[in-house]
Amino acid sequence: MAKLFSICLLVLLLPALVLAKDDAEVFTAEPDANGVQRVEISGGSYYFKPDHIVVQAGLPVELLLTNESTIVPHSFVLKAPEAGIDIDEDLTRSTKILRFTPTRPGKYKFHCDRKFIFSKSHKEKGMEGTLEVIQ
Ligand SMILES: [Cu+2]
Repeated sequence: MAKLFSICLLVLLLPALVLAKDDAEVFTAEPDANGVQRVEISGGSYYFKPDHIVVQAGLPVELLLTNESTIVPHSFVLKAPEAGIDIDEDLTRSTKILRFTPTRPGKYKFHCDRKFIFSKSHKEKGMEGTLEVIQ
């Protein structure tokens, strides 16, 4: 009976799991009263949450970065000098705050640049995402 129950549960949960894996999690930042676009990003093994961020060009962005993983080191790298963004930070358990103002619309990739010896890079394991700067 218990076995049947777990099979049913699995059948019910499976589509939800597959769907969750498919969609990128999109977060659209809303400027606050001061025009600051605040975005919380957590990184873990091996993901960024959210992994698709939409911000407006010309307004300051405040990234709050946190490492959700206790033992695995992660980083946040976003190099888009053409848009005024140059970030290469280690993620820590305590939240780090980074500020920049994207100057140009476009889609810019960010990733974790860590790699364990003889293993795939974290980026290859899925630790990447997109910062979409809109007009
Ligand atoms: Cu990583």
